[in-house]
Amino acid sequence: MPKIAKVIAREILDSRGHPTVETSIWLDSGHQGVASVPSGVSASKYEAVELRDKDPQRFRGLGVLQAVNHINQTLGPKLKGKDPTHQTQIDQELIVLDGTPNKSRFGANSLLSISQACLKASAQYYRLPLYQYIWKKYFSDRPLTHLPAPTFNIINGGAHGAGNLDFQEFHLIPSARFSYRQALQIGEEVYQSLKEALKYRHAIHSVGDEGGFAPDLFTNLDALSVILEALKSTPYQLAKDVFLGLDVAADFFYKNGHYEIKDRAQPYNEDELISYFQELVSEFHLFSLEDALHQDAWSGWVRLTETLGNKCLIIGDDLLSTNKDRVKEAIAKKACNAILIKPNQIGTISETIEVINLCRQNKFKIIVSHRSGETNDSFIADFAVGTLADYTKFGAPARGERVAKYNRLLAIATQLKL
Ligand code: 2PG
Ligand code: MG
Repeated sequence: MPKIAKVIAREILDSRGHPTVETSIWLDSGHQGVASVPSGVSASKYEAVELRDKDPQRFRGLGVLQAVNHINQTLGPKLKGKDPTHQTQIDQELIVLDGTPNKSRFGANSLLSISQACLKASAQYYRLPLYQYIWKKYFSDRPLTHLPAPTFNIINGGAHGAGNLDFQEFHLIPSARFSYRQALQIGEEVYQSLKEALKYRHAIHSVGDEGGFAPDLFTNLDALSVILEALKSTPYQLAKDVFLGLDVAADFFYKNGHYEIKDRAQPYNEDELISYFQELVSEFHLFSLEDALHQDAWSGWVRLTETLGNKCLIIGDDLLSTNKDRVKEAIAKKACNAILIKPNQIGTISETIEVINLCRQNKFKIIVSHRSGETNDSFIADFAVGTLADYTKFGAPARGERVAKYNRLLAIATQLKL
């Protein structure tokens, strides 16, 4: 059995130019795994803690040298000699060493970079592509015969865009009847045609954190209308070939018990916002609604799922935070019917797998997601395929760190002849 010989971490930059952690693990067999961790800006308060130095002299306080030092001086040496293929044991050891409920001692960023690098080094040891290793290790009771369907974030608002939209993400979702390759082509063609439509309106067409356009518009509804306009100059038809979705990220505009968005001068109360979503779902054939209410609005989520859950995916992201306890609560309350999976919300691979299993047993749709701050590490693409996710959320079909994931899926599609 292989043993961990050396663990070295360093501070690198992510797609926003903020520091993040990258860890390399070498095995005594000569194999290696390198992994970097992403970072969210619209992070939920229920996520595991991302350790930042808070030293104003470096990177405006966002440095991660403490996390890097924890790996190089404490966690790495403790793991020396351990078998990296025993992922659950490795992760458990990390959790115990950290010893806090939210991983605030060493940071989920240091823990996850080790956990991920172990998985990669193990795949190398077994000479398997990473997605195959994940599938064989955890999910081989079901066949690996399809790739997750992509959801493209083509307009960025909220905390991700420099424009004035309140909703964070406007998604284009090609019908699942298309192959991945076709879906990627559709996503890209609509993206280009959206650029033209925005130019025509003299709306800003620079891009936001996830590569989607970040325009100034009058309302959030206008953004959906511009996408419909863009579709007209493509061969694709709404509700037949493509669907739309939203990551509302409602915590961003939930203030003083109300939701303040530019679609109406008067702030919305919960019932009014749910009614507004009902209108949007029927007018724009919305296929998915993520974080449509704030992260503590349990009773509202239950009502939303009762009202719209048979028409579209009600996705819990901030609400669930890839956290087993929150998922259990959502299952018991029937508060949503789909989950956004982000490994860095919980901090280790094994815990993420546990959440996926729990969700699948309870018939939740699984969407495996990037974060708004990414690197060129395409780990999450292999992870989505290996865990047999239903959908991926990797941003726009543009910008290096997003395209790294889409191109990795292309390579996997070729290998699997899909
Ligand atoms: C989200 C994510 C990813 P962030 O809210 O779904 O798109 O954003 O990584 O900023 O939390
Ligand atoms: Mg979200």
